[in-house]
Amino acid sequence: MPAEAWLWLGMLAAELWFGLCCVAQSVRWYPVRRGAFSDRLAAREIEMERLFATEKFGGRALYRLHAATVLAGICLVLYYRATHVPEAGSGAGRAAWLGMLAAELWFGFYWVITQSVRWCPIRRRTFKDRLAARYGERLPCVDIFVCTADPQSEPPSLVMATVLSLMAYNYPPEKLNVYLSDDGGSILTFYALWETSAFAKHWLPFCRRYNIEPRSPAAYFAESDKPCDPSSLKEWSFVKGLYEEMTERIDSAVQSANVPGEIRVKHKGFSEWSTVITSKDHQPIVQVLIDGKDRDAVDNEGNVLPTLVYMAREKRPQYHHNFKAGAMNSLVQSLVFISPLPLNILNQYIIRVSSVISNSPIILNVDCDMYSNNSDAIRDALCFFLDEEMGHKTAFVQYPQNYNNMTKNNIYGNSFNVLNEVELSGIDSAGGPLYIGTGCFHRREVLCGRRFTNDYKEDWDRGIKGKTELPIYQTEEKAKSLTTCTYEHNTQWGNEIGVKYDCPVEDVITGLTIHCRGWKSVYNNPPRAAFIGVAPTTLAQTILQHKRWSEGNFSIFLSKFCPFIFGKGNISLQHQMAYSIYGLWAPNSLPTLYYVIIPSLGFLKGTPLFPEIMSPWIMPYIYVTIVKNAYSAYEALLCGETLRGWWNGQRMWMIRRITSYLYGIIDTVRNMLGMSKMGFVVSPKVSDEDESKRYEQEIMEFGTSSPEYVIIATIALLNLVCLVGGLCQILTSGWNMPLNGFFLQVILCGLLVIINIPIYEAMFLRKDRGRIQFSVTLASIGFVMLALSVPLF
Ligand SMILES: *[C@@H]1O[C@H](CO)[C@@H](O)[C@H](O)[C@H]1NC(C)=O
Ligand SMILES: CC(=O)N[C@H]1CO[C@H](CO)[C@@H](O)[C@@H]1O
Repeated sequence: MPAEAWLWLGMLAAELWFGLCCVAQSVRWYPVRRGAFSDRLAAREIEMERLFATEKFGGRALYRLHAATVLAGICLVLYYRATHVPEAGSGAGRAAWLGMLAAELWFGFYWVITQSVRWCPIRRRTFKDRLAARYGERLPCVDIFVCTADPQSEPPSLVMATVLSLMAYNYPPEKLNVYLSDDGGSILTFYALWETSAFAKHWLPFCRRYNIEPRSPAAYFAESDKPCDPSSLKEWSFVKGLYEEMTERIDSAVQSANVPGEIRVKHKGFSEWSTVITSKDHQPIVQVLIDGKDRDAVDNEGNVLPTLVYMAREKRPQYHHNFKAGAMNSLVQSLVFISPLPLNILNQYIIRVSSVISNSPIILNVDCDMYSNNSDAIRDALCFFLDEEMGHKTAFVQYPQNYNNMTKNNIYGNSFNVLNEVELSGIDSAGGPLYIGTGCFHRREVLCGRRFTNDYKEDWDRGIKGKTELPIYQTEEKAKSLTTCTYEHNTQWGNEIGVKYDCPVEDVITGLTIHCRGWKSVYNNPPRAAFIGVAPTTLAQTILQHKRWSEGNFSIFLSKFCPFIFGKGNISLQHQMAYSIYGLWAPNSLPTLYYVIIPSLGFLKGTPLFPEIMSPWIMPYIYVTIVKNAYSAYEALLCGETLRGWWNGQRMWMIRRITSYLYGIIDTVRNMLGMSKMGFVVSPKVSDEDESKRYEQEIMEFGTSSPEYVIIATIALLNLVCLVGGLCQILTSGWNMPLNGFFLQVILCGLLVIINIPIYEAMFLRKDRGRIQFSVTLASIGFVMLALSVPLF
């Protein structure tokens, strides 16, 4: 390359830097103006005595300006691609070029879709003091649903900590009803809940007296080894002792898979398991462990306790197929190992059972591993439902998913900071966030299929009047009759009513149909997380979780519920686009795969696929790449990630696209063609000590020899070979080969090599058990040789 070119490059870099500096200037300049505006907005709302305030994110004008320039850049890139297609005679170079055009068209289109959530994100703030002033304790009843599926993969002691944190909400206990739905129908879970009902009599008054947070005993006692209030030490130690003993009893019962006979006689509910039953074949079981109506059900200070109900819906092998699509059932079985989220998150059975027992107008649904970190979350949510102006339009209030076991630099990109802080806030302004299956307050009427009408008036007293109608025994019997296998035959349950069946992400599709019936939803992301769960801690779990999400969302997109078709006329275009961001996750895999393979191969084989360095057309490429990535880094930093975390996120972004999303797209297509379900082998997840240690040190975990690792290793190796091979060719040819035409290909290939460094380490350097297995390395070498030998160009 001539010296002139290097000088030119240097100038380019310097000028880019100056350009960026200008952007920084304008950022400093802007917030001054927006501060004044949001004050005015808040002041106006305070005047109106709303129960919540809505604030727009600042800096939107600047954002839109930036988006407009990026859009112009994308258009120039596409124009260049379309007008510079190589001559027909030039062989495969032409096909590769057209492929690049297709990939860039897709990326451009997808980028436009993602703008829908960044256009005007909003933030909500609640005023609980106004709620208290206006309503006092005249608050609606709330039903809380917790779903668990399997005592082996979801340890009952963990589930019970969640249940206790929910029972201990700062809310009138006579208005709280907690339901545990056990899809495993296991006596171990019932036993654990029975123990919990006794421990709650000590735990709830303790929480109230010292106003402790968080109210999950597991999280609370893990936080420190002494109470913050020294005067409570005696009681603290007593309660801690009780809790530890209880956990020990539960854990040992689970370990021996048996509940001792002397305990079984202590509650009539154990008799349900007197005959041999299995998790797939048992009668309906409904047991009210604490009856809030019962004057004797009080804690050790004489206060009423929340109602606590155990239920397991009937399961019979012969109803396997028609009642909850057989495919989904088997999916539940297999995925439960990996994902902390059970699939059948909010099943209709609980809705029906709770309607005969408590029938509260508000339903909160949480995953069994998501404890409450904020005892005021119910009051927060009610600020939205009871608001005079917006309340009657609000179908559900969604909280974000937060995790307590994230590492500092977010090695598997699981913290969802950007999704929680920006994307969901953006969807909120477009009509309301998606229902994401956990941490969500619903209006019962809406879940039961009601359409939005302007004159709709909620009966907030319902559930209170209904009490003390039937004796508890009869209530249980009636509830059981609602959970039989055949109850749903010839009804609209799972279709028009309740949570939809036949979809791996039934929560998203349920939320979409609610929005299409005219309702709005609200996203509430308070500074102190309301619900905290456990994130996947290995690469395999992460890949599998994203496979399920991308597959589910993509199959919604291809079904009659496609946001652009089903939502047309019912929800705004912006809202349709926002839903499509997730619906179109899976198709991203193909252009990404193309982009990480073909340009690198082209470099090795001497096929230029980007404009020459001296060509003015290189500018839009460089501009779009730099600005887009700089913005995404800035966004991540703003949402509380580290720079390293952002970089790791980019790696995971690529890995997810070339594995999870690819699998997602393949499985969706196979399902649509009616071919047999792909056997996605799930490695049973027993997180051993070694693994946890590596997770804490942020070392990627491979270990097994799954096909997805072969894909990852092959792509990494291929780029390394192409980079080294291509550069060698240039050196040995004495710079005769014009690097000019390959500048961007070298950069792209080089970036891919840099981002894959942990993969090379795992293949060649590491010695621990989490390294990439030799068989995977071998297979990837084979695939690389195959790719190099195919005469593509
Ligand atoms: C959970 O609540 C505690 C207070 O009990 C708070 O310090 C912590 O920041 C919260 N966790 C998150 C993730 O917000
Ligand atoms: C880093 C960290 O906090 N890891 C924890 C994640 O959650 C699992 C399960 O609760 C713990 O075992 C880890 O220690």
